Amino acid sequence: MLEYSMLYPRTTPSRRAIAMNGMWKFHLDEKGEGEQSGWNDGIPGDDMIPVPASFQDFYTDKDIREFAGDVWYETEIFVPGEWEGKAIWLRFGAATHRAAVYVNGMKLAEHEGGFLPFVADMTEIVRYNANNKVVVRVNNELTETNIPCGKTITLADGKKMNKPYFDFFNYSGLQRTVHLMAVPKEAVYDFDLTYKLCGADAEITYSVKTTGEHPVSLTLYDAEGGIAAQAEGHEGVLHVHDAHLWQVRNAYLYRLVIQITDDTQIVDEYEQEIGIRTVEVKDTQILLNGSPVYLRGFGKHEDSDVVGRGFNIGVMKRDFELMKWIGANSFRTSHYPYSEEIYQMADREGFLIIDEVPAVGLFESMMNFAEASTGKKTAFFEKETTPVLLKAHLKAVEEMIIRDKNHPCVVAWSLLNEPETTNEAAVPYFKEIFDRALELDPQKRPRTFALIMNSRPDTCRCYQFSDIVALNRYYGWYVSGGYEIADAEMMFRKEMDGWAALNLNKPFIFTEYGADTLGSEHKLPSVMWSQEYQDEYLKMTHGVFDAYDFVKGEQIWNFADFQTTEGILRVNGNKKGVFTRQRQPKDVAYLLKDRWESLPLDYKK
Ligand code: GCB
Repeated sequence: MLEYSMLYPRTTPSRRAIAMNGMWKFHLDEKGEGEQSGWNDGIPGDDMIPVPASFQDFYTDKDIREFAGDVWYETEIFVPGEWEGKAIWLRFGAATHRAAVYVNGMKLAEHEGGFLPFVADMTEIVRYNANNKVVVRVNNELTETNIPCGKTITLADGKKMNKPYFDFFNYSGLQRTVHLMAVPKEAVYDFDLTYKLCGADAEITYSVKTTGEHPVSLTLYDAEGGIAAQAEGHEGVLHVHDAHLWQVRNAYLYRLVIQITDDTQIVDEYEQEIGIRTVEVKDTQILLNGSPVYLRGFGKHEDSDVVGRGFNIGVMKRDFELMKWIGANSFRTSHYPYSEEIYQMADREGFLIIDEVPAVGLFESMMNFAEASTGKKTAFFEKETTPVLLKAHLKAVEEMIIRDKNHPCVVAWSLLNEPETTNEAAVPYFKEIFDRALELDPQKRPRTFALIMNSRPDTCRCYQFSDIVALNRYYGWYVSGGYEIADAEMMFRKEMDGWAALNLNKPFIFTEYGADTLGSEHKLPSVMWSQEYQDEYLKMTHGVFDAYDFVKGEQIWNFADFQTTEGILRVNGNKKGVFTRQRQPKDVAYLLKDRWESLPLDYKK
């Protein structure tokens, strides 16, 4: 059990939640002196930046953009006197990658992992009817003992630099909303829901965890506000007559209200929108409410101009409009759990989400030979530090599943992206992660991970853990691109024949395929990087997908161009977007729109 509740902050008759968005004081800790110099009582300087946002792209100084180390934030928050008697929490949507929180000078919380929420409980030290000083130290250094993996090096001039083992810019800071919350001391802590469809009716089996002993009651309201079902007790069943199901791109949301009551009054009330739907894998099918679905959509990033990975409500809206326009029905939250508001929107819009934990960069590369000096290559999962990494990974899986389990949009868990799988040492690591996910999810949603190119039918030792086998494939881009594309296709088909021969009787999906393309380039006949080549590449790739019945989904890499570390393989970022970073279509968007609008939802049923 986590030491704090993961429930999204809401104002209800018993609770208060105030978003602390705005300008916060900000200071880089270049010398790593903040802790000793008492910055917990107040940080130096008078610079201010917006929260939520990544700090990197506001400044014109490259040393700030590339900064690796501690950055400090400070703000003041007024806590109303009428909140006395409640628990007072600061709830961080995320702090990337680790943080310490101080209120009125006292350290209240530390959290490791940059993409999931945590709470600092300030009840004991709060000053009511007064301003309280909130200081946060955020550290953005990459390590091999936390996810996502990378390392931090020191340059000859003494400056530190992050070296990600992954292909997105190491944006960091307070990138999601911070809330001030007042919650009754006896409160709803968590709840689980599982669904069963019985003809036209539905049964919702529930269990509610509270922090006290008073009775619990649940009321389910339909979209018109009418009562659809009621139940009493910490555990039980809500019987919904003539249930409206939550369907792909046709969402129906009920409002679940959970109350704790004593003889005279409501002790706590929490509410959340929920959707009635089942999800399962049967043979090679992915079934939603018992009917086959074919996934079409994207691997995405939280990434946009100026605010970086900061949650941007306008960009979120634009992205959903583009996904609807192009005929998508799903996306993967590559490569980390996204801001909670994005799942709320997917719940409303009926998009299916493959929810990914930030386990990316778990791969042997030239950069991370543990025993480089001896010339001996150590596999990624047999390092001395592997147990520490596993612990951080398990914790992220726990936090993600507890945070997201009640969203109807979440239909699968992606537990790693492109890990090393060809060495036997990966097997026990995978087993722990996959077992834990199954144990944590009351709905037992399918689990998956994205297989890198060299995890093939003959080399991968871990595909058996996946309920849905998810492939990231770049035949015609990283392998035999350009005029060699016919060879690429042959290799691609050969690999697919290899999977077919294994007869796994599981659905396969493509969680990545794509070609870097500059929105500025046209060339006839095509060359790699031109829009014409992106079209050609897609036509070849889709032809292969269509030839194999067990392929039950395609999520192209990437929805939009996004920022990466600079280097010779990236032209100011990764350009595999179907849309530019400014969210305008490349030619290939029209090709995809034609295809996706013509594919039936139950394609290859
Ligand atoms: C991958 C990674 C993704 C990269 C992509 C690429 O396989 O999962 O993070 O951005 O390839 O474009 O190379």
